Amino acid sequence: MKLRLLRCLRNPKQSAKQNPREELQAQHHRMIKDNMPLNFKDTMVKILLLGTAESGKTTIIKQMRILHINGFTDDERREKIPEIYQNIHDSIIQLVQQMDALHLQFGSFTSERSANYILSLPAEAPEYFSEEYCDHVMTLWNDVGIRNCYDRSNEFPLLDSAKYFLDNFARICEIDYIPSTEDILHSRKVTTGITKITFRVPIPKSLGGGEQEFRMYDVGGQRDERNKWIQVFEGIQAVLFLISCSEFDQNLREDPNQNRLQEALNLFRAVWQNRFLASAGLIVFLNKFDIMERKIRAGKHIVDYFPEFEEFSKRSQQQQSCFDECDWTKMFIKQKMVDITQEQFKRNSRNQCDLSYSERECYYHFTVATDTRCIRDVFSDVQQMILSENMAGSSLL
Ligand SMILES: Nc1nc2c(ncn2[C@@H]2O[C@H](COP(=O)(O)OP(=O)(O)OP(=O)(O)O)[C@@H](O)[C@H]2O)c(=O)[nH]1
Ligand SMILES: [Mg+2]
Repeated sequence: MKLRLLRCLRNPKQSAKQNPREELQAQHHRMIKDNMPLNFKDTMVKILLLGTAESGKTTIIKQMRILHINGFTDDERREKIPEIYQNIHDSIIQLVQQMDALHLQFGSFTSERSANYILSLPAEAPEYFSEEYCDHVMTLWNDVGIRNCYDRSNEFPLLDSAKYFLDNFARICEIDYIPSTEDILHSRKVTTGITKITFRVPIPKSLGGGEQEFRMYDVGGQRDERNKWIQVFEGIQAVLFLISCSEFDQNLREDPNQNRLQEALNLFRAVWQNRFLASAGLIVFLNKFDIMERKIRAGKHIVDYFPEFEEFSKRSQQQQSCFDECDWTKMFIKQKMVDITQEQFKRNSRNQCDLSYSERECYYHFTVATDTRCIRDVFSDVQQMILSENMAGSSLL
C-alpha cells in the first residue's frame, strides 16, 4: 500500500500555514466521503521514526503507549527508577566536572565539599539514594556557580531533562518514590538497535469508522546506529522525521566539532533523497520548541551559529509574518528544511533517488514530545492524513 498524496495537499502555500488542522481535515473528509475504503483496514500502517540522537523519537513511542495502549503499570514505573537515577547522577557529575573546564567558582566551601563527594563516586548511579547523597546533590543544585555552569550547558553535552530532574529531586529522593508519567517522558536512555510498538486507533466515523492498526519503528539516532536503519525501510508508509529546534547552539556528543542542528539538516537531506523511502510520506516534527523558546528568552540567538538568519529575519520583519525572535527562529529552521526539499539533485550515491521528486510533499508540525496533549493533537492530524490518503489511494485508483 503506497501512501498517496492528495492534490489538495500539494499546494505549498496551504501546507506552509501554521495551523491548517481543521481546514485540512475538512478537505480530507470532503475528498473521500463518497469513496469509502475497500480493504485498507486489513493492512497495518507502518511508520518509521527517524532523526539524530536526542531528537525525541523514543519519547514519541512512549506517548503512543500512553495515548493508544494502557500507559505504564506500577511495576513498569518502578522499572524506570534506575534509568532516572542514572540520568540524575550523570547530570550532576557532568555539571561538577564542567565547573573546572569553564573556570567557574563554587558559591561556597560547602558546595566544594559536595563536589568532591560526587566526584569520588563511580560513574554508575547508586542503587538507592542515601540521605548523604541527596544532601550533596541538593547543595550543588542550589549553588550559584553550578547554576552559572547550567546556563552554559550548550557548551558541553548535558541531558535536556537535567533541570527537570534536579528541580524535582526532593520528590525523587523519597523512599516510596514511583515515577510519574511525566518523569517517564523526561527520562532518557540511548536507543541501540530497532524497537517497535503496535497499536490500534479508532477511525473517525466520517472516515468510515472501525479501527486501524499502526506499527511504529524506533531506531537509534547516533551516527554509528544509522547503518541499521535500512533494515526497516521496506514497506514503510510514512516517515516521522524529528528535528530538535533547540539544538542550534550545541555540538554533537559523537563529534564535538559538528553543530547539532546542521547535522540534523544534513540527515534530513539524506532521508528526503533516499530512494528506498521515496514512496513514503514524510512528516517532520520540529521538536523541543519549549527548550528553544527558553533559550531565546535567556538571550541565546541562532544568528550566532547560522549567520544567514540575519537576512531571513529582516525579510520576515518586512513581511510582518512573524512576531518575535522565537517565531522567526522556528520559521527559519522550517524554511531550511523546505529549501532542502526543493533542491534539485541527481543520483550520485547508491541510496539516492534517480531524480528529485518535485511532486512530493512534506508536512511540518511544531511539537513538544514530552507534552501528551500536544502529541495527541498532532498525531491525530497525522493519523487522519495517513488514513485519508491510504483510503484515497485504495479507492480513487
Ligand atoms: N523539554 C523537552 N524535552 C524533550 C522533548 N523531546 C524529547 N525530550 C527529552 O529529550 C531526551 C531525548 O529524547 P529521546 O526520545 O530519548 O531521543 P531519541 O531521539 O530517542 O534519541 P536516540 O535514542 O539517541 O536516537 C529525553 O530526556 C526526553 O525526555 C521536548 O519536546 N521537550
Ligand atoms: Mg531513542
